[in-house]
Amino acid sequence: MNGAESLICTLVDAGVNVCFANPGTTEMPMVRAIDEIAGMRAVLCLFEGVCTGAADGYARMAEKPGLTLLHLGPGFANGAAYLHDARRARSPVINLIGEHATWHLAADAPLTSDIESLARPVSAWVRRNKSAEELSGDVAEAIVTAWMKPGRIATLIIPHDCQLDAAGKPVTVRAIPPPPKVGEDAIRQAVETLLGDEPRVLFLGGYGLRERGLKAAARVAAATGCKLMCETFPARWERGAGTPVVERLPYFPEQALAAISPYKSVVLAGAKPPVSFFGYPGSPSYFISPGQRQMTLATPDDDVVDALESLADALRAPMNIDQNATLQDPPKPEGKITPQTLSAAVAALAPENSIVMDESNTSMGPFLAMSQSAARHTLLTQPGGAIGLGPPCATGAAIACSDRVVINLQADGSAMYTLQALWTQAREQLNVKTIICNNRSYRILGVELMRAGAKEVGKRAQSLIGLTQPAIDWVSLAKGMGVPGARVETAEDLTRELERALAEAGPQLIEAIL
Ligand SMILES: Cc1ncc(C[n+]2csc(CCOP(=O)(O)OP(=O)(O)O)c2C)c(N)n1
Repeated sequence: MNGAESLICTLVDAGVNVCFANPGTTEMPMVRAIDEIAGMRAVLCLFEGVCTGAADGYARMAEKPGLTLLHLGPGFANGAAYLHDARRARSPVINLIGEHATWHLAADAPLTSDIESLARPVSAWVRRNKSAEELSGDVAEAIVTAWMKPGRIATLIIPHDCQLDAAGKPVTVRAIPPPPKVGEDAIRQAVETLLGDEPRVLFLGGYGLRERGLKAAARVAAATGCKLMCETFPARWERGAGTPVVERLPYFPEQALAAISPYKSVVLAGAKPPVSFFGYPGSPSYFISPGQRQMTLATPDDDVVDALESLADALRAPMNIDQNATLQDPPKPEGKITPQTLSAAVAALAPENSIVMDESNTSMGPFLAMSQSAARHTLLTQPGGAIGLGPPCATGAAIACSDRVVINLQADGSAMYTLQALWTQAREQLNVKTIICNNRSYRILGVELMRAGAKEVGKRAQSLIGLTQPAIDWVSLAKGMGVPGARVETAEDLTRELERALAEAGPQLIEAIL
């Protein structure tokens, strides 16, 4: 066995068996190993940002590491933005980066670069492999590091000669250690805080918004009368009829402060203290003010599910809370395509058990409220702010859950960063339905310009915000990538096309003109 083979065997044996790849010459031994060893699904992505964003979406849904195979420093750098998003989502991701042969580095060949310096800001763990014998041990450590809940990014740099040299046996990965449990003190304090008379809120994040965490949170809310609120951009949130009503903290600071300031006490469960996305003059960084009581039940790195269940037990809360039990779909919309009608169409038609990847930015504000009691679904959002995550993340989620439909609510400007994901969706025949919210602009930037005090948008500023001249033709782009598409300009047409797209297998794109 050579180093590359021992590496791939170790990954496959550990259950890490999907690789989002864009390889080059320095990765050829790993490509050969993937070819020769059964059990690794290789998914070609035509831009490294698609590899890394897909690994994130896959990891969120599969609850195991997403794996990427990237080419030297430049290949990795192309994928870094969505590793940034994956880091914010706390997704388990393992990056394998091929490097020049150890003896060739001194020659400073064209693709030579300082890969560690590129990798460190987005990785919790970076290692340069030293020899073929150590390769399976190195990747085993990467697997454990990435996989420990909630998840982190592990990057392994592998010289070409180390991939080729003779290696030992693959390593059996030891059991993944569970995240730390919170102490009894934290549970006791949370009981005291939440049983108070003044308005109080349980602020959820991370695994607190997945099935078990929400069940326990609903028990806590029933026993204490506290409000449930969550972070603005959750990595994964189980929603719809049968899940408890959780209010999402709004994005803009004035609205976020208005939402959270009425609560005298805030108990954090799997979330950091919420902060403003940007620093606006005169507006605070932190949304919880010094006058409010803030207490951490569980940090995002703690075992938040266990903490919530222990809290519910300590409160002697009943086991099953029948919350938000009645399915309520909004009526199918009519008229113009607006954020309201777009949201209503998706909330009404998204089938039971669908996965909704939301990077609609300014186009679907009402969706969360409208889908609160719609058919059960999983919502994925973009926690890191590096736009363009939507199409790759939807791609990875569809690979993780081949029995579920993925609906990608996708702003047009963001989609242009990673439209190559459509090609992977077509090649792999993934069940992703993309709705391009085409407002032909970077609309949020226009909003921010006004918020910054501009009286009007001048010609040069408009040229940096408008996506016209030429207008982007999404149906043609999709067709070129092998994805059937349709353009719609009314809510009735949108509803009809979405029904049709959902009834057909494979990827589909609907370009909705706002
Ligand atoms: C990687 C990256 N580049 C640039 C930005 C800055 N940025 C934030 S929002 C935005 C435009 C978003 O436009 P679109 O996706 O069309 O959504 P809309 O605002 O129109 O709803 C840009 C360029 C960013 N957040 N991330």
